[in-house]
Amino acid sequence: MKFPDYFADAESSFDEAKYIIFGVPYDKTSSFRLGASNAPKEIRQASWNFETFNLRTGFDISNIKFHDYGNLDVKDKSPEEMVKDVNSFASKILSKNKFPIAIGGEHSITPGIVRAFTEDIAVVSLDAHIDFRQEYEGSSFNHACISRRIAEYVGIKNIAVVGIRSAEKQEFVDAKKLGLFFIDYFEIKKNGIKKALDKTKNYLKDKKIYLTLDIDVLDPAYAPGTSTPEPFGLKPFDIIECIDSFSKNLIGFDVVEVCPDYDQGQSALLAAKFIRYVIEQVES
Ligand SMILES: [Mn+2]
Repeated sequence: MKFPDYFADAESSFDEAKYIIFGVPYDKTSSFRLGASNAPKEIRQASWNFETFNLRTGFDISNIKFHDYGNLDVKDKSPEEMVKDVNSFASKILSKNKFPIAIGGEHSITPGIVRAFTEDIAVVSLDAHIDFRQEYEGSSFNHACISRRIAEYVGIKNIAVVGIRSAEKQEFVDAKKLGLFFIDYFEIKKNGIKKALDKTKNYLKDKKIYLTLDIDVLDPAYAPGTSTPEPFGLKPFDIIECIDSFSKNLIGFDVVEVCPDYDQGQSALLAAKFIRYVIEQVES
């Protein structure tokens, strides 16, 4: 079945909406599987599966004003040009005091959004990978470098990477040397997600938080449709607890690295659900 090509229940105009969804169908720097550029379309289709009422939050999403702008036209651009375009669109959203929600595309889209914030913010990145390379395959905007690019903008003290279980030796050494805050999956497995989230909150204090969700932070059993799957990961409900934990301070959100060709729609369904849940939780 084919549903409308916008995110379900996003019935408000740009001007009246508080939350602006936009797709960034970009996968030019992907290092393993291509196809994250199909994610915005598939995640929008998946979004039509869900009821408007959320029995956990008691909120009906049809009462919330949010808008789906459609996709940015970046598919064939260089990473640098793409980041520039994402940045200028995100700036437009923020200048109108709205809440950006981006659907990737790969993780290389996130620095463009983060750089659009003019106030002091912190970033929480849920990711299987530390993504702290200085440069990868000739580009500093490759998806393997995004924690580092974000850290350069917000300051190394204002980023937390949670859920990692993969790093190249050099980037791991750099991350430790420069003082990057991260929590690896093995610690989460040992102490539970609640402790990890409390520790992250303690570290970031009461700062405004931009949350970037690389779907590969989940175990590939739950989200197999992703560009660089990494075994041993979080469960879907861990993400809900994370959103709950930061919802009062959230100022923006993205979900990236869904690669719909590699599963039966599970990853797109989760991504759509997380987007809806963020809107409901921030609103409530
Ligand atoms: Mn990743």
